[in-house]
Amino acid sequence: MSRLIVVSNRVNPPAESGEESVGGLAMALAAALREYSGIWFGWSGRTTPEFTGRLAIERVGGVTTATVDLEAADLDEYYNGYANKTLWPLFHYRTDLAAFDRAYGEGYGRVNRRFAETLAPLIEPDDIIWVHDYHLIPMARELRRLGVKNRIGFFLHIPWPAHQVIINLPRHSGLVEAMFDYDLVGFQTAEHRQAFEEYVLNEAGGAQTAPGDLSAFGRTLRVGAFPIGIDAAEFARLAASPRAGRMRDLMRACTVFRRLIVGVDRLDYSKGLEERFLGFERFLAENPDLRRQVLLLQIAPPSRESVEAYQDIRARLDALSGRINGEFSDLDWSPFRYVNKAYRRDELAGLYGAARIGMVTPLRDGMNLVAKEFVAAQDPEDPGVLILSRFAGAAGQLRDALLVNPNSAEEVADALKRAIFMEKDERIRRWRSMFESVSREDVTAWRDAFVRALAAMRSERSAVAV
Ligand code: ADQ
Repeated sequence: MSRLIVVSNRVNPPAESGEESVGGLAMALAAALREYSGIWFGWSGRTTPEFTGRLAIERVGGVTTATVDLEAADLDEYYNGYANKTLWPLFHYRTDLAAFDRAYGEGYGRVNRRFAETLAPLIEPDDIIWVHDYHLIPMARELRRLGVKNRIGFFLHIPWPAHQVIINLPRHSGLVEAMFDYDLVGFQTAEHRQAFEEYVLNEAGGAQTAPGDLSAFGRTLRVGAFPIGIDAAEFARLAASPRAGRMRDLMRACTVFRRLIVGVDRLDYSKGLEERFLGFERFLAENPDLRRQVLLLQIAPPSRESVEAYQDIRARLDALSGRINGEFSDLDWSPFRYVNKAYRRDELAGLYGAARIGMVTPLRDGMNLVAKEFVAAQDPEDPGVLILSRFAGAAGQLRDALLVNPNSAEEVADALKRAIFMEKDERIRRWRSMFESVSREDVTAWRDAFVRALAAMRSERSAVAV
């Protein structure tokens, strides 16, 4: 059987099974690596004054990891620069925040080259290689340059934007051309896949040679939609744990006679927090009789704090949350709690379970796993209501959520009111259909679908090599 090599910017296998702070994605990839006796390769998270290319190989929780340090300029130009100041905002339709700087592009190319040079000696002829996310789009090109002929797949966790958006990127054609060095490219949704196809057909003069096969730049590539899921069974187990139970009790005790509305997001401008707060403010203004019946608890741990746009959004959210509480609080009560802290996964499961309403309203999101976690943690006898942005990839599967345009404070306020008054029968009906999808299309189904599709391919390149 082929070995699997997973490549991602950060490498985070669970130290031991059952660790409650590791995400479902890390768990699923670690499980696949154990099954295929593979290697997880990426950045160590450390910087050194100069790049050494020295590999640190470790065994963590039954998984072999191979990590390499980067130098400080790499971190600035590749990670904070091209990945998080150029591609992230642009791919989330924030052209206003996207920074275009030649040095970022050079740093991005350099780090991908360094990663490829460090990884290449570890690759054996039959290995299959699975590269993750926007940090590493040119990895296959760099590996091919070094003569690697293995099957290489790529999965994009964030949206692929519409044609008119992607063409804002200087040298966009080079980036797309580099994707044709993969054998298989996976997107979260059919919409993202179609946007990519449209670029290839209309901008790159490519053609569709068979369903799912695109040819351009003298090469052929298979593309597909592989919507990522959560480990639903594991999440249900977490929701039934003693810690989750304590969290549910705690939250119920602080919301007696009130309905808990919960939001859990990384503090990121793509998550629509400002718009959510404004929607909630409008709800409070329009419904004086319901004010005392709700508490919005928003959990948002800071992320990417060295990037200016993240400092700005944090300051705006601080001001807005203060304004809402200042305007609507009373001596004995306030409608809004805003917490900048991360919580363990079992605690989050308890929190979701205590909530009557989950608000997941990103402006754009590749998928959004919080929406699925919220569904997985509900009590089947008395489930809460999910309010979900129609611009999250998850909206393609969770059709029974209350779908909203997150930019419309009016729609968000109306959805809150509807969720508050929703009868139990309707809540159960909607939840059942969502739970069925979350359980069936889970993280293992996602991983297996991608790995099988890649393993079944005979790379054009390996065919040449034989
Ligand atoms: P993210 O943008 O990070 O992921 P998301 O899918 O919501 O977004 O995943 C966030 C994860 O972090 C969830 O598992 C959530 O539980 C956890 N988390 C969030 N806030 C937390 C808190 N306060 N404490 C602890 N944990 C917290 C990117 C893409 C998404 C895509 C995923 C996976 O942007 O669209 O769904 O990758 O492909």
